[in-house]
Amino acid sequence: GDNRLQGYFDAVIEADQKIEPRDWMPEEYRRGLIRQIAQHAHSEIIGMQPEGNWISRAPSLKRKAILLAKVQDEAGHGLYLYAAAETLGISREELVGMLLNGRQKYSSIFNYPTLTWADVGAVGWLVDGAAIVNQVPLCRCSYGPYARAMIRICKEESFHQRQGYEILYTLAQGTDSQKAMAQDAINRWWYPSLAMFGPPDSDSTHSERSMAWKIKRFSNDGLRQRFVDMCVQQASVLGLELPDPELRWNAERGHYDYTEPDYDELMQVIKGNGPCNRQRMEHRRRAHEEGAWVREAAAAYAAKRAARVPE
Ligand code: FAQ
Repeated sequence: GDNRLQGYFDAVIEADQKIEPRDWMPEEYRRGLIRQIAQHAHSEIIGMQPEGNWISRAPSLKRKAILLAKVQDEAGHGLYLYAAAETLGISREELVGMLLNGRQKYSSIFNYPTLTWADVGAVGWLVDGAAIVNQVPLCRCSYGPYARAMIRICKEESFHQRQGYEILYTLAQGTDSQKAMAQDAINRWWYPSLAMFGPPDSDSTHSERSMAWKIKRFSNDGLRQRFVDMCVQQASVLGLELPDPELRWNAERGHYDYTEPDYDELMQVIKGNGPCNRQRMEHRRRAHEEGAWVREAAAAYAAKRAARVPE
């Protein structure tokens, strides 16, 4: 009965082994994973827009080729993650429907505009950097298909982070105005990047559950701190500043003290009131509608093949 199944599930989690699609799992575990993986997939797809904005205006052919490859990787991550979510018994069509009708979310970070070329650098360095810090522990997530998807995705994310860092490094070695442009981008992306890790632990509704089930391995604040500690050193190599006057080493804690992001702003952005929420959703809706003929043609072709009498 359910007790025995629950006991088996608990033992697998306890032993740090993987739950696989055909295994019994508590309904809440399944629903929680669908929520998180879908939100992650939607983030990758919506996340193509801020950088896609600069493909046609990249400063050189080489930069353009690199950016194109990065944005394509994000599409790949999205599809990969939708496939992982589908192993939990939900269809991609339903998932996309829930993004479009607003029942599922995507990361707050993609509701901020990319105003200059330096923003492409800051997104790569800070946003992909935050994504890596958040996602490396997900490679050890208790749900097999999600954990395995994360391994490949993290490898690509580290290339993305390096390309962003290199854009900023180049600008930082350039003219005064290029250096100022890089600094301005960091000033605007720093706090939204800190907010990517979610609300503080005291307000995080899912953390306790998700950590007990080993979906999440570290709390929101734990990962945020790790990200801050990592960025300080990297900023000093760039010769640029992180825009936080309170940032300083705390020898007692063995970490940098820092100013928290504005969590009221995070909640507003999550609710749909960020600077670009409307634009991002309109664009996605239009792309979905304009792609309807591709889906119909693919379905018609599959039906035709299925009906064909074997020779
Ligand atoms: N934005 O109880 P918690 C990328 C929601 S990286 C929007 O703490 P949880 C790569 C949360 O859903 C970005 N909503 O939640 C890339 C919940 O609401 P709900 C994607 C947020 O799940 C780079 C409520 O607040 N990465 O795409 C945010 O335990 C460049 C309470 O929060 C992932 O999704 C937020 N920032 O922890 C692509 C990683 N924070 O669902 C293109 C996987 C919280 O009850 C270009 N996800 N909420 O209505 C996770 O690790 C977790 O879901 C967290 C949130 C850490 C994001």
